[in-house]
Amino acid sequence: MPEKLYTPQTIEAKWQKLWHESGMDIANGDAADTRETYYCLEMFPYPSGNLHMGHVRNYCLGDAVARYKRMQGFNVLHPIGWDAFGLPAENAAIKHGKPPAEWTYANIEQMSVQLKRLGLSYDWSREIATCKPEYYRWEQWLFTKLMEKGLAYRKEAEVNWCEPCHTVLANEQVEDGVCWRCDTPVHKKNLAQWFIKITDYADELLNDLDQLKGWPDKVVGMQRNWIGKSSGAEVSFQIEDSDEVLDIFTTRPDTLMGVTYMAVAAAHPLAIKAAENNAELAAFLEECSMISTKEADVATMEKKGMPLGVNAIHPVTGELVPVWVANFVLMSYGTGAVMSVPAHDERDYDFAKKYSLNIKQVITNAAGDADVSEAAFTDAGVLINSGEFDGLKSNKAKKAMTYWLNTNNKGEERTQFRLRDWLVSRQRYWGTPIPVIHCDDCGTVAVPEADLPVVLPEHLQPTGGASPLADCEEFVNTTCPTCGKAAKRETDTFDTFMESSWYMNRYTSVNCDTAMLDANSMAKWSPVDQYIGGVEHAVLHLLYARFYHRLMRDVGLFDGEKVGSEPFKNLLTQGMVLLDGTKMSKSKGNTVDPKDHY
Ligand code: HQ5
Ligand code: ZN
Repeated sequence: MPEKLYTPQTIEAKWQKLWHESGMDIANGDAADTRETYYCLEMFPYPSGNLHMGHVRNYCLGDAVARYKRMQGFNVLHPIGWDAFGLPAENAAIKHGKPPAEWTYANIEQMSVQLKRLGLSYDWSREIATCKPEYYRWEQWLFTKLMEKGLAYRKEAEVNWCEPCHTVLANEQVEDGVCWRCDTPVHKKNLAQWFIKITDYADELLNDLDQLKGWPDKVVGMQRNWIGKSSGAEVSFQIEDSDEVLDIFTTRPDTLMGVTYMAVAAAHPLAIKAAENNAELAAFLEECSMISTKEADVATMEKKGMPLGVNAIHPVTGELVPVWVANFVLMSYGTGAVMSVPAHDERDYDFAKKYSLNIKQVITNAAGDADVSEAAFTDAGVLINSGEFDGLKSNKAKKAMTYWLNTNNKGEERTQFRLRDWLVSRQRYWGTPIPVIHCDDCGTVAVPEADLPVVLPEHLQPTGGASPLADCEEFVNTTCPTCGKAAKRETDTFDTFMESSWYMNRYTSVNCDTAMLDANSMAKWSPVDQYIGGVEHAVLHLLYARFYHRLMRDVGLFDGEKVGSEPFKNLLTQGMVLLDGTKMSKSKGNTVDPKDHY
């Protein structure tokens, strides 16, 4: 047997001590240090219990980059922290019967020890835990600024509701349409929710993707699709014998003459009205309210519908087309209504065949022999059966049709985004309290800066039902900042993607307790030169972080000219570490601990 050359127990301990004493891991924030800076960051972990090989892979990549850059003479920032709020802590708290704070802080302890044993060269003096008031107070502060600017607003939106548990469920708490706790079917219910207007930044977030030369093309493409800009026309269909107008958006105004029916969402006012004296229809709407509205599910589920017994008037021909309710039309998307052109759209085709609705071909190919007797013809082509528009190619026809609609006051050119405003409120306990007070007289009032942070009580015990925060009187009862009368605090908390959207900027300014960021520190370190993390965050986290960076720029926290508008210059996305084909994670119970392999 050859002698074992690498004995981590002795070698690691020796060198880790020396590294620590030399202070080589500490980033120098002084202006006097004129070395070129390098900011290396890995996606910070959820403190879920144990560090496992999924983390190890991610963090070793970052460590190699950070050490390499130090050796090249850069002043390197390589920080670490904890994405500490969220549902897993609540679930663990229910299971173990102790508050999520206790579980979270114990895990942070444990995982810090593990990270240190691996010898990863982090600047521990900049450690962040997002569940601490000194961190989330600034998130609350920014939110009140966004309220002032009209970029944060409250609106009714659909949630998953379990009646027996009397609680809102996160999507991951709904399993096959039933509640994870009590197995009762979950209903859709409208509830007032908080949103941030990411749609105001949709164009900028889309256009600036071109700047991201250091990002994988695949991730850039995924963001582009997610934002989903499409151009087309908005068209108004008058409802027969009524003042009501059905506005729809279409990317194919060239197919307008092929509309044979309209389809609206189950939650559309026209459908609800039609169901008032139609029990069968009402039952169908109820059925629709119980199904998932996730786009992926909607795409694959069985398409179903019912006629409303109402007609729309075709804006060009004046012909009557029946209005249907269909389970695949979502109220949250566009106007909650679509025009249906079965000859040239697959989904409309299947639906028309199923319910024996008319199919009218209005586009053909160059040879003039495209056939729709077996399937929809979805390509662009040449117009037929379209009156004065016959003979135009699709591209020209789109313009001509839009022009006609515009001059006849029946529609106009429009762009639409797939991107929706960011729903940031969660009806959960273990999160950042939304800094708002509800007053009977003054309405919804932002907590003034001087009264921040709104501190989350850490001793509460979730039971799996309604949030214990809502029952915590010393938290809920307060006074109105405007009129001084008794008032109630908002008990919803933020989506945890809020905390992870700006932690990379906070690392530059961890000791700043007078502002969210220190502008000079931001200018020194930001943007992150190399960001490393799992590809599962290609869309939401990375898009929200790009958005948040711009929000911070636009409230004047840093100089956009100096820092730039993008938080991450280069991105490396690793695949996730799997075990037997499943993501390695605490919640899946398949983690491999690095210490077992010493
Ligand atoms: C991996 C695995 C498991 C994890 N706190 C968030 C998070 O994902 C990150 C925020 C910036 C939103 C990788 C994962 C991520 C890092 C931390 N990982 N294989 N936390 N089986 O603890 O590669 O992709 O789940 O980059 O470890 O993961 S985390
Ligand atoms: Zn008041």
